[in-house]
Amino acid sequence: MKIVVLTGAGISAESGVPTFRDSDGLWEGHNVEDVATPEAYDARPSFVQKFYDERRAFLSKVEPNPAHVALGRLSELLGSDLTLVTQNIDDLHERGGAHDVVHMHGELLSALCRACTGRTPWHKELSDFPPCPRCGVSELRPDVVWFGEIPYEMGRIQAALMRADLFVSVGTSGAVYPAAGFVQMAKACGAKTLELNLVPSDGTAFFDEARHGLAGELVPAWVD
Ligand code: BJW
Repeated sequence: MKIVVLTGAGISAESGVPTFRDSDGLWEGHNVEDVATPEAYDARPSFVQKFYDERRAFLSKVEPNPAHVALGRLSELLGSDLTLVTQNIDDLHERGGAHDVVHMHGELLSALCRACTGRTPWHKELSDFPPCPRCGVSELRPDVVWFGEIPYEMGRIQAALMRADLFVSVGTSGAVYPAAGFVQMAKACGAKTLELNLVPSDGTAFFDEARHGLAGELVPAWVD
């Protein structure tokens, strides 16, 4: 059986990582839509960099929770029959044991060159705006996908959705496209669809089945 699992911020909530759109999801009073855009970065690079610096520093203080660990077990069991796509930029899936995670919105621990688009691991020692070690032309920015930018690995994700027997969405509000449209694409291609989320997502009506509660309980129960 081929399975695609899509995860969002809700899967990391029980690890202590704030979500974007729940009541505590603001950062210094700003919505993510005000910070996570190329325009915001161009206008106030230090301000946007601080948002990511704080999240990078926080990463070392959080641990994978039972939902990440359960998906790690599933990854081990299914190998390439599981495509695990996350919108999250943390590394909790990897630390929970999952292999070959598709980070469609990028990764906190990576940096992107605006000139040559080369990706470089982010080291603590890097200054705020380090030059690209590959081309030296431009400074590195956070390697994340902001509004108006094209998410990573869309071809691979679309191919996996088209051949999936089951599509499972975990901990995402369904407010942001293209991820919010994956359920309809998978369904149109013949997959069964399941939502695991704290509350009904914006797209809950598109799923064949929805289970509502904590990811840390729902995901292990589904996997096992
Ligand atoms: C729990 C829980 C627990 C809590 N257990 N559950 C108008 C209409 C339609 C689309 C558009 C439009 N105008 C513009 C667009 C496109 C735009 C978009 O969707 N905008 C919307 C605001 C409408 N999208 C884009 O621009 C994207 N690019 C694009 O479309 O390019 C065109 C293209 C696509 C494909 C092919 C070719 C061309 C890019 C989107 C980039 C999003 N970037 C961010 C920031 C990433 C970096 C960072 O992390 O800082 O990604 S924004 C932010 O939202 C982040 C997240 O990944 C993303 C989704 O959030 P998520 O994960 O769903 O979190 P929340 O907080 O919303 O929800 C958490 C859920 O968990 C809640 O439901 C809780 O209840 C639940 N929960 N605790 C289980 N314990």
